[in-house]
Amino acid sequence: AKRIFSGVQPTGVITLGNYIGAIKQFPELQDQGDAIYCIVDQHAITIQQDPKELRSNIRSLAAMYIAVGIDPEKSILFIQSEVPAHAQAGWMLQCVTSIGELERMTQFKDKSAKAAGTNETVLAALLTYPPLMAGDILLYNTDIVPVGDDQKQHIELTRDIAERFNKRYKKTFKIPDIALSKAGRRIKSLQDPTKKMSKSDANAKATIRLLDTPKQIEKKIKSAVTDSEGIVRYDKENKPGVSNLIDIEAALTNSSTEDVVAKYDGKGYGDFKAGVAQVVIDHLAPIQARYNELIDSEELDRILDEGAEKANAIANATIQRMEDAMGLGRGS
Ligand code: AQP
Repeated sequence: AKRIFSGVQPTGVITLGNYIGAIKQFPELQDQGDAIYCIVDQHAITIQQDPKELRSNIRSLAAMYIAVGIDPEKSILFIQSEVPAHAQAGWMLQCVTSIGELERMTQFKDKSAKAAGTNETVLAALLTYPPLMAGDILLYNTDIVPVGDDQKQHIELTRDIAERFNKRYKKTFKIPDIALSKAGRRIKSLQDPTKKMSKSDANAKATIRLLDTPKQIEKKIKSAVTDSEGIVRYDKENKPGVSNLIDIEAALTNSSTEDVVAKYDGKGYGDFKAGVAQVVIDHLAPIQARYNELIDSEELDRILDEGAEKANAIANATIQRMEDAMGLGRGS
């Protein structure tokens, strides 16, 4: 069976962007292979986090994974920091990565520019987290990494790092492939449809979060930035706001953008926005109900304990092979 690995950062309640771009595929993929899903809390601290909030975000994300359909009988679900092999692999892989490669990462350029703009310190880890991410993936002999297209560059770097390690030392890693969501879409900010929708966006109106109430969802979609043409038409270039809402409805209903456009033929933006909001609300209702059952349950802790145990076993075996290849320690 193919090994599938993906992770999400516990940096806030996940957005429709995270969901449509990545997480929605996770339950579908667990029937096609051995899936491992991770809450990458060590990535979250590349930006300063409030410790209490981080803890609560980790638990919330774990409950959310299960609420969207991850079945712990089929998949491994665990927290990155509960598997020390990730930090170990991250260090070793930094030692086969050049600074130039890291400086070329768009996410580094964007996030460091944002931090500089607000006079925040740019942490070294913001530059060096891609090798940590490479380790996350490579530790599990991963074949397929389902992520949003904003992560493409990081997966390409992971492949380069793995190939370099295999060549320089000894064939240790499988070279993973990226799996972009079938929809293949990048969901945009509701307030600035040229930017991606992002968990950490300071403007609450820009994102729909999976725990938003029906009222909040209605309001946010109603105030989404569109254009003055007044015709529901898919045109990413000239109508990014309207196209974004079409993408959202198409992804959630597994239909084509043409189908969505046809549904709103002859309708104005008021009806269109109300329709999209209803689709989002209906889609999220069962997810929120399951989330609420899980969030304070012991079941959730049991699932995470078991997940960490299974992940540690696989990851530690890879660390052993990496250390042997590099000549670290005394060997076994
Ligand atoms: N707008 C998006 N459209 C489609 N896919 C997206 N992803 C993120 N934003 C969009 C995908 O979600 C997965 C989880 O992302 P992450 O939490 O690991 O980090 P991120 O990509 O940095 O997501 P955010 O929401 O922008 O978080 P912050 O604000 O904390 O940086 C990934 O597979 C990603 O592709």
